[in-house]
Amino acid sequence: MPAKSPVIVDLKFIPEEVDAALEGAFPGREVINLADPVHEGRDLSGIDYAVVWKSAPDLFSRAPDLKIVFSGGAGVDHVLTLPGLPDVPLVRFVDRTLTTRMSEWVVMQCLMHLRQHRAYEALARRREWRDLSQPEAADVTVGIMGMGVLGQDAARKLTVMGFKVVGWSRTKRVVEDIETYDAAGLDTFLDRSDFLVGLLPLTPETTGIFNRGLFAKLSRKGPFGAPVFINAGRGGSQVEADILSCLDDGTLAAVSLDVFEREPLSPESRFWTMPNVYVTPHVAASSDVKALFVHVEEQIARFENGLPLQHVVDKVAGY
Ligand code: NDP
Ligand code: OXD
Repeated sequence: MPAKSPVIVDLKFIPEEVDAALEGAFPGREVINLADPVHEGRDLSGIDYAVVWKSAPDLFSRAPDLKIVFSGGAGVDHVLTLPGLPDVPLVRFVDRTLTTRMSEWVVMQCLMHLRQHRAYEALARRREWRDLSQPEAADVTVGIMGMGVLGQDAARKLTVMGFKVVGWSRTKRVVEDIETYDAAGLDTFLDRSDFLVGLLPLTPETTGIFNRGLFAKLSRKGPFGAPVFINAGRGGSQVEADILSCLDDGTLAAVSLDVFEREPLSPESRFWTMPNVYVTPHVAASSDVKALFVHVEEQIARFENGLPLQHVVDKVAGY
């Protein structure tokens, strides 16, 4: 029986988490963890598989014989932009752990805005006992741009909390109890959205999509008048200068941002200190590394047993 191909692991994650997850992972195979200096300059030719997150640009020239590339996360923009991406399947990470984390983040942000968390924090700092008028979730329509794996789960969980939810995607998605729109229905969708949630992949079509023109079309009929923008898709989809000016002139009431045009966000950014802005450092749904390796093992087993791979990216569409 031929020896099993090694697996290259090249993940810019928390190193201790990768090391812990590697214990017992990929039984019977050598694992080449590129974070380990022992592999510096090693010849990676003849290796079939690589699991990557934000690899160096020379990865594919060092590993020219890959048969499958696995993204360490749900998004693949970091792989599609690497030079020399081979013409082999690119498999992204789809898993309950990641989906659940994202929905937790989205529901949390919607609730923090609904329940005026920042305003109560400010009151508490002043030791001021005062109630603010209290809209309920049913008074708010949350519009989700990107009704894929993550958007659909967030939609269902927001619905459980009582929010009205509408969804928008390139092609119309049928999701029980949720009104959905396709690309042509964008303006109607925006006009209905009091809170807007971005869960889009970064592609040429979605680059800069969250801009002043789009924000101006959002509903102003919600309980806070101006709309709220919440983005955990990719920072390249948002025009940050527009977000700032829309917050300044009241086109937007508040925002929650997990992703940024440039990461890490500069310490100089105004976003850090604005009272109506929540910032998290691209952690809305970090990959559970153990679950990632289980998913990669499953897909390798399918491949080696002649079964079709799952979660294969459409490289032309870019997601
Ligand atoms: P999916 O591929 O399952 O869904 C993508 C959705 O976006 C689909 O509904 C798709 O439409 C829609 N879409 C893509 N391009 C367009 C377009 N041009 N116009 C309208 N709709 C479009 O991806 P996931 O739900 O798994 O993940 C979404 C993104 O979330 C990832 O690509 C990644 O960037 C981001 N992410 C961020 C994380 C974080 O921690 N901040 C963690 C994980 C992911 P259609 O249904 O028609 O195909
Ligand atoms: C992902 C991410 O794409 O964490 O999974 O951003």
